[in-house]
Amino acid sequence: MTDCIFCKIAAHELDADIVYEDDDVIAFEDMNPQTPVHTLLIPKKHYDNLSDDVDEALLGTLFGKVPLIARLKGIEESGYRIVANTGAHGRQTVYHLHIHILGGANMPISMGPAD
Ligand code: DGP
Repeated sequence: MTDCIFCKIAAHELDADIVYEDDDVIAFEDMNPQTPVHTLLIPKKHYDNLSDDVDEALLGTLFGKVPLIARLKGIEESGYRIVANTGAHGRQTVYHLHIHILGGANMPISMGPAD
């Protein structure tokens, strides 16, 4: 998609701190980190989010890369949390499927009440 910022990052048209890249996926640092480690993992192919008829094999590839990214970021042993905000109630702000990989500190036990 031409106006998608994550497509532009995947195409190297927009700068990002890239952690990992292969033919199918790219991982880069979130520009607004919420935790000491906050990396985003995306498929290079554009899907709005998990509810966009995503190819299941690609989903397997994408989620299968999470432990590798955690290892590259040094949080595989200490643990981490993954989040995929999806749609309006999920508070998704960038409509290109992405997984937040969060770590480097204890995550909150509760996410707090919904509003
Ligand atoms: P979400 O709310 O789940 O859609 O999260 C989108 C995340 O993307 C948010 O944590 C900030 C991050 N982000 C938005 N624009 C950019 C960008 O241009 N570069 C990078 N590296 N991260 C971005």
